[in-house]
Amino acid sequence: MAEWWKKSTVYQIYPRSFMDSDGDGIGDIRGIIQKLDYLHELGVDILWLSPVYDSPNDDNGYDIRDYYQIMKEFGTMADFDELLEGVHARGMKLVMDLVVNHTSDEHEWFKNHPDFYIWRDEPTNWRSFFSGSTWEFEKERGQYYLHLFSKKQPDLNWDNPELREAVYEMMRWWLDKGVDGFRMDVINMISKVPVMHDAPGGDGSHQFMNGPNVHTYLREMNQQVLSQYDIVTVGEMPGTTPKEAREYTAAENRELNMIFTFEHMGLDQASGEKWDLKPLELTDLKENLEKWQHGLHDEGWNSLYWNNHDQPRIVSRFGNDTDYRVESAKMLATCLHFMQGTPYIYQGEELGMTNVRFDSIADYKDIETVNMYAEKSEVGIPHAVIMEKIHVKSRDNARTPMQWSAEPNGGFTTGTPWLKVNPNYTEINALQHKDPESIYQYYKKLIGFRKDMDIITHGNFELQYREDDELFAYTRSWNDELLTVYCNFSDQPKAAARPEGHVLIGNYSADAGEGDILLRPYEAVVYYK
Ligand code: ISL
Repeated sequence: MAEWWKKSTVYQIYPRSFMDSDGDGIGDIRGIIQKLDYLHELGVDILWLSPVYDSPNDDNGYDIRDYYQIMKEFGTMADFDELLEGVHARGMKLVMDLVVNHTSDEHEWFKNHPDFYIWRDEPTNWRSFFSGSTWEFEKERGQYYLHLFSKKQPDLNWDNPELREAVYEMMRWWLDKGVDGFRMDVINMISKVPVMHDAPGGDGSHQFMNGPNVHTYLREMNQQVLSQYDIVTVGEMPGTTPKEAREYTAAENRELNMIFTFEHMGLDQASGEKWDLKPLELTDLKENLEKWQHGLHDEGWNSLYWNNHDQPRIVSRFGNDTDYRVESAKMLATCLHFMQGTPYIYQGEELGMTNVRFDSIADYKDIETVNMYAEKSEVGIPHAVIMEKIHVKSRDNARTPMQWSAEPNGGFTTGTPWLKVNPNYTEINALQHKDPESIYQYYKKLIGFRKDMDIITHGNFELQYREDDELFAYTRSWNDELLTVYCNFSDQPKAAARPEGHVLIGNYSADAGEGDILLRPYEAVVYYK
């Protein structure tokens, strides 16, 4: 089947925070419908919706109670059908989030099909992603069930063929409705080792990430469901190496089209814990992205991302969100969008939205953040120290509502937003998107280049200036074409050899002349020959 997704750009919508049409403070499907022209104009090809299914929202929809219903706060199935139609009418595609490593404990399966879940008489020492143990005691049954995430997210037992069939049936139901693919939540965690045991530091990941049957199950899913439709699939896969990624994404293996890797998102942490902060070394980032560019070239396919609903805002993280916000947002976009793979833009990234700093833990809603705060304050870590971690890394940085305008609450809602709007909405908002110098318009150009230029899809990647800890430079080459990408990750001027060809795009006006070029703070420039 045609690999249309190799020239596509995906836009991720976190519905709860995108646009509220009815004033209840929660984004909804009709809100997305209102903004379809805004998305279409950006030029994105695929919209990915974070979960919109019925859920008690312990983890904002990643705890699904009913896969066949739309979450009440988000609207109705009729709204969803209208959205799908509106997306297709504009020539775009719609990808659903598929959360099948676990369900909500309020899913009827948990009561009526306990054998769809994982039970043990004794817990292991594993620690949940959201703090505490991964095991919860269920009194009636007298056993513990596994939950890698919150205790309201029991893990499904993929070794049970009936469960797998129930999942496939549900997937067919959505695909028959006309959706264009799935983003699969932690799909590399569905196969656990048959005998689970304690792990050093409570990190049981070797016993559930990329587990013994994961490829068997994905091939079965592909054969029974995915291969029957012209769709796109992306698997979210923490803890995965390029070698494993090749297995998941090589076309001949018939599993998934691409995966989300995590290594580049862990370079600013000092240990296995995401809250253990450490500044990014640019050389680490360069080396890592190079490894992935080479590792999947011709043998698989990459996703390219800086942001999603779990990550802090990239302009605050690897850029400069004070003096060079616009420049560094465009620079980061340039750095990513000339690589090989399918790029993902997370809502607000195209506006250069930033991290937020609320003083009170009461203003944070994310279960990961709230549980971490409780756990750390219990052992005596001071408020200010924990809040600093939250300001840098909390998932709520990504989840503050979209900033549409300078109206109250950024035009997101006429009510009280479920999570406070970043107070900088008066300066940073989508009203700017028509301005030819805006970050939005810059992204629009990048998306367009990918559609038109085969070199971006196929070219070889070569890192330049390997040792430089401020300049991220690389070339792409394809037949006799050459792209040279220079990105200055610092607020200092940076000299570099003038590349061949002419300037294709840059975030400053072109530096014409001879000899070396001098990159200005956070300058990005791309030459094409
Ligand atoms: O967000 C993380 C660290 O801050 C990750 O550990 C994250 O939990 C992991 O990447 C899995 O994420 C996915 O599954 C979770 C859900 O909370 C995330 O929002 C989702 O993207 C459980 O469904």
